[in-house]
Amino acid sequence: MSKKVIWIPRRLSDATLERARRDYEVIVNEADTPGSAEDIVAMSAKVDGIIPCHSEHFSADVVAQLDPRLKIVANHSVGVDHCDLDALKGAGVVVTNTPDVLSDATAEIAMLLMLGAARHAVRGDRLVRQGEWDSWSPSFMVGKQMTGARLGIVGMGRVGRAFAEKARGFGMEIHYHNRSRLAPDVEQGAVFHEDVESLLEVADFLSLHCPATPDTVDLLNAERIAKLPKGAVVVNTARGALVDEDALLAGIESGHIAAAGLDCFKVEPGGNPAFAAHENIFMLPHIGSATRATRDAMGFRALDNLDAFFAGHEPGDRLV
Ligand code: 8YV
Repeated sequence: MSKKVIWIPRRLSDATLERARRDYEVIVNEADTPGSAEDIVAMSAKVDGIIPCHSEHFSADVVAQLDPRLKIVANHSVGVDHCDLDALKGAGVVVTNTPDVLSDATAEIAMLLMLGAARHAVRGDRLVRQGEWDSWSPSFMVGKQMTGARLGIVGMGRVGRAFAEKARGFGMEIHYHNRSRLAPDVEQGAVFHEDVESLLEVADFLSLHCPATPDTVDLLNAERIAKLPKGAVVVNTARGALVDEDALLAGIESGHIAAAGLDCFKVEPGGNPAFAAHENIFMLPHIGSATRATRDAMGFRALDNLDAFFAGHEPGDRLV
């Protein structure tokens, strides 16, 4: 039987590409540039499946132009806000994602951002690196302590829970908001807040872990930022869409928000240039899941989904 043809628009891990090439006829974009709408439409006539990252956008307009040859979009990401799921479902294209395997890596980056933001990592690094560390006093670079502080988590899915577990190890008191309350054995003493507002009121630290959907765009807006305790630290490793960046900037500039740690921005790649003037905003370029082990696991998970689909089975991570 001839091999199915798949398109891999970004350069995935070596182990992923090796396995993909063993089992499929693979077209890889070695240039590793984001697949444009035109690329996606053109490739849909040449391949049976695609393994996109969050950089390839399957908008309703793109989906309307897809060739019926394309049967499955096996995402190399847990987030699928780059895919119009209703349109893909309507077009009869199966969509999968890669949950679980990136939860710890992303939670680790959230810890890094939380620590770095709370303890002035950007300024401290600059002072030492640039030879500007010329004094010391007891009030020098005093930050916010995590031990004993209240951490508010919006979205207690897999990443939110992995983050809560790590934060517990730091002695934080965990509070959360989620669509539904978790079972007591999963909750492990974390305090459930039925609405975001009540969570915000207690969150010395706030971390976002929910998907970007039309309902969560600008979830953290000016009104909600005002509800956070003065001096709160905000962390976002989920999606830039969740934060009203002008409102966050205003919160930082007024001092109401002590610091922020951001791995996601409204505009990616690139970020928000207005944030750069503030050393209490610790920023990373969307690298939450970027560890070797996790990249391999994500690639393998996407391939597992493709394998199942082409073998006539239900892919484990099918969304539509
Ligand atoms: C990646 C992500 O950046 O999984 C997600 O939703 O945002 C990240 O893990 C990415 O899409 C890797 O392909």
